[in-house]
Amino acid sequence: MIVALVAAVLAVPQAAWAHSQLLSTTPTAGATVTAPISEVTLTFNEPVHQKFSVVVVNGPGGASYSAGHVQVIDSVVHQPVHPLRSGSYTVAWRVVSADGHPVEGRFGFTVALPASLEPSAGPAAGSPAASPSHPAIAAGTRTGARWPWLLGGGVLAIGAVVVAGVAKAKRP
Ligand SMILES: [Cu+2]
Repeated sequence: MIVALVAAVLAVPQAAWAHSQLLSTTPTAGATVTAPISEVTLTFNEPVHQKFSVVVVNGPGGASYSAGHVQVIDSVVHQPVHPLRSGSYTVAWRVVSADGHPVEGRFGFTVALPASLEPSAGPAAGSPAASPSHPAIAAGTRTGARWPWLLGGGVLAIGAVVVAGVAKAKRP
């Protein structure tokens, strides 16, 4: 009976636990951008959590071009960026899925601006390139990992109640 109960508890939430999926980005992966942009966006198949979500945009010279924190509006993650100089960029992202698990990935794009639109300066020289090992990401991992433990605790608690009930019923 306990086995059946545990199986039922485990089976119910499973279907709703698929990770959020990245559907598209701006700029598109591999694209060449020829006009200034003010943000990088990632569109998911469902709303994701803003807390602990990080999008790192690294550009020429290894500098970070991310400006401030991500903003999640519905299913779209917006990462403002400093004016991008012509060159190659890498976007490393990690967001907390609707189900509480972190999902991550990276993609690249190229900026090729006409000289008249080239920003006079990038981020301050020597500004350290941020990396996905940002503390917020580690915290996000812990948040995601907590759910299975909560579920496990819940199952144990239910099991204990059932055992106590059976023991009581058997008492003469
Ligand atoms: Cu998940």
